[in-house]
Amino acid sequence: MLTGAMVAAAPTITALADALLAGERAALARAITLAESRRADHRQQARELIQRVLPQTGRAIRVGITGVPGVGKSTTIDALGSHLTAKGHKVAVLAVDPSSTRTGGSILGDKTRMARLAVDPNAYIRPSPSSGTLGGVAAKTRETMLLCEAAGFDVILVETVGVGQSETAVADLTDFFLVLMLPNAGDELQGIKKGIIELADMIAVNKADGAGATAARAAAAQYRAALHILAPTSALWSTPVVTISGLTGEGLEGLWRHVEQHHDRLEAHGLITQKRRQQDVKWMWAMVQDRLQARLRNDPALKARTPQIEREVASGRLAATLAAEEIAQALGL
Ligand SMILES: Nc1nc2c(ncn2[C@@H]2O[C@H](COP(=O)(O)OP(=O)(O)O)[C@@H](O)[C@H]2O)c(=O)[nH]1
Ligand SMILES: [Mg+2]
Repeated sequence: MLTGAMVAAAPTITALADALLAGERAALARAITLAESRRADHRQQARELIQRVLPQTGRAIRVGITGVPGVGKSTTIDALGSHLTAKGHKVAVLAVDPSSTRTGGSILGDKTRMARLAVDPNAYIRPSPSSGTLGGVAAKTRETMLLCEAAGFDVILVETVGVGQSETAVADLTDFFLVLMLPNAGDELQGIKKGIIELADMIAVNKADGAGATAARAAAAQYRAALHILAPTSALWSTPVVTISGLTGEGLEGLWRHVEQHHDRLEAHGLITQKRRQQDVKWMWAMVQDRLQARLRNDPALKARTPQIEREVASGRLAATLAAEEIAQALGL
């Protein structure tokens, strides 16, 4: 049955791949829908498609953008993205928002904050896939990113909310990780996470306009001092701290120069490719793990049995090793 489906699908996938590589938006939307689908045959088709267009991927600069809600991510992406399309780039905006599973909404749900990009023929905005685990959501976003690259997009901006694991996932998808901060650094500095400093390739203090400009500059100075103490030293790159205004667009040109400079420097040492290959290996295992877990959740016999196994382990009646062995055997491991 699977073989039959594959044979039947083959010409369609070839046509879809051609349309995608020609940059047709309808083809891109259809390809992404396949990749995000829960249906096994759709996902199989998406995998075939991605394998087919893989040589045409990887030419974009991939930038992750994070920051607390309200910091101005969407506003900044709208201004930065418009600036880049005006310079001739094709910009795809994606999101990783695991909370959208629970809330049904998405950080990109409200396109009003990206009013310019939403109608820009050289931009493509795709909200976060809204189902599954963080690993699943991020893996789908990664496939979407590759499809966008195949369709000719040369800048990929991936927005995520400033919460825990999703930032790490987005850093693992991208070449450059941008952290947006608010001007009121006093509070934030106290809570600044070592993890974020390690992930950040640049910190941009947003809302450096009007009455906020002075505070933003002061905050930037404090972040510079904090980075000096906390940041890992690298011969190739030291994390810049800039002030920007997503609202007025001020500082965005300079911000993008840093992104390009980072890309050029890493590229010159073959490090972009190396970084991406390491990410690919990590993704491979993440996806294997996700599928194992899906098996665990969906296998009817195991689903019926695991709560009991868990209770037996929790009450000390069953040894953890033995319980693990039983589950592994049921999975055919
Ligand atoms: N003054 C000022 N306000 C901004 C700036 N960027 C965003 N805002 C405002 O901050 C609020 C949150 O912006 P939004 O882009 O939705 O933040 P997000 O939640 O991080 O995506 C909105 O009211 C924006 O108009 C900026 O550079 N300057
Ligand atoms: Mg937003």
